[in-house]
Amino acid sequence: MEQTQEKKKVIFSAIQPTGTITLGNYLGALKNWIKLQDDFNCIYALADLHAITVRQDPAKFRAHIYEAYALLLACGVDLEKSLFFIQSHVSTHAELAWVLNCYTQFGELSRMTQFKDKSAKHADNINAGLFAYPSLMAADILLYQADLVPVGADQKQHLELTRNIAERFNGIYGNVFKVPDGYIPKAGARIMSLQDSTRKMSKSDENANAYVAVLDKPEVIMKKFKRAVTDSEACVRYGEGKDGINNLMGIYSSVTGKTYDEIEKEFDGKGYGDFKTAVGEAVVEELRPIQERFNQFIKDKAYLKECYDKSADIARKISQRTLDKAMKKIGFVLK
Ligand code: ATP
Ligand code: LTN
Repeated sequence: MEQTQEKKKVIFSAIQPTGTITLGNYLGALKNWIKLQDDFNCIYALADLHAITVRQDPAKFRAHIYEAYALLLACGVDLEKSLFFIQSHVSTHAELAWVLNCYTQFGELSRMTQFKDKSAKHADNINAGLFAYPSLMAADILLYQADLVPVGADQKQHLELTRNIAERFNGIYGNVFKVPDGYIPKAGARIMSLQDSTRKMSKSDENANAYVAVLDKPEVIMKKFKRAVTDSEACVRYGEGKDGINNLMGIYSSVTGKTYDEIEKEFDGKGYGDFKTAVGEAVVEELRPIQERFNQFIKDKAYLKECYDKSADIARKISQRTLDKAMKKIGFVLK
C-alpha cells in the first residue's frame, strides 16, 4: 500500500535574550526544543524585540544576544533541521504585531499576570510595549501558521490570548491564521527560584543565587544548590509545604529521568546535604558538554552570523505570505 507522506506539523517558540540563560529555561523549554526537531518542522527565534519591554543596557544586551544564540546552538538547535533567527531581523514580526494590536482588547492585556508582575517589578517603566507584549508574541506564532508552541507553564496565558486573537481575526475575515496549541512539558515545566520557592527561576532575578545559569562553572553550581532553601523536616519526599525540596526533586527528575518515587527511595535515610550534592552533580554533568560546545561557538562571530542570516532569509519569505494575506483581508493595498 502506498504511504501518503504526512506533512510535519509546525512548531514555533522563542526565548528572550534578557540575561544569562538559566536551568529553568533549559529544563522548561530548551531541552524540549532539541527533542522536537526530529518530528516537527521547528522554527525558533531569539525574541530581542520582546526584551526591550524592560530597559536593557546596550553593551550587555548585545552580549546576551550573542550568548543566547551560541548557547542554543550548543544545546543542539540544528540548522539542518530547524530555523533559528533573531526576531528583529525579520521585520514582519513588528508589522503583524501592530496589526494585531488593533484586534486585542485593553481588558485582555490588563489581565495578563506577566504584565502585572513586571509592572510591579519595574514600576518606573510601565511602557506600552510591556502592555502589548502578548500581541507581538501572537504575531511571532501566527506568522508561521504554527500548530504547536512549546513553552513553560508561565506562558500559558499568553498562548490562550494568541488563540483568542487568531479566532477573533478568523471570525471576521475567514481562515487566515492557524489556531495554535500549547505544548507544555510536565517535568520541568516550572522550575522555581532556589532562594524563594514561591517564585519561578528567572534570568532577570537580581539575586544570582536564585538561579543556576547554564554557563555557571561547576563549583558555582554546587555552591548554589548547597545554599538552596529547603525546610526543617530533613526528609527527601515530595509533599505540601515542601516547596524547596519539591523544586529540587523536579530538577533532579528532569535531569536524570528518575521518578519521584525512585528519588525518595534513593535518598531514604539520607539528609538534605547528600541530596543537594547529588542534584548539583547531576546538573553539572548535564551542562558540561553544552558549555564545551558554547566555548567554541561564541569565539566565532562570523559563523554565528552565517547561521542567523540564513535562517532569517527563509523566515522572511514564510512570514511575508501570512502578513500579506492578513493585510489584504483587512483592506490594505499591497505593494
Ligand atoms: P525573564 O526573567 O526575562 O522574564 P525568563 O527566565 O522568564 O526571563 P523567558 O525568556 O521569558 O525566560 O522564557 C524562555 C522560556 O523558558 C519560555 O518558554 C519559558 O516558559 C521558559 N521558562 C522560563 N522560566 C522558566 C522556569 N522557571 N521554569 C520552566 N520554564 C521556564
Ligand atoms: N514570551 C516568551 C518568549 C516568546 C515566545 C514567543 C514564546 C516570545 N515570542 C512566541 C513562544 C512563542 C517568554 O517570555 N518565554
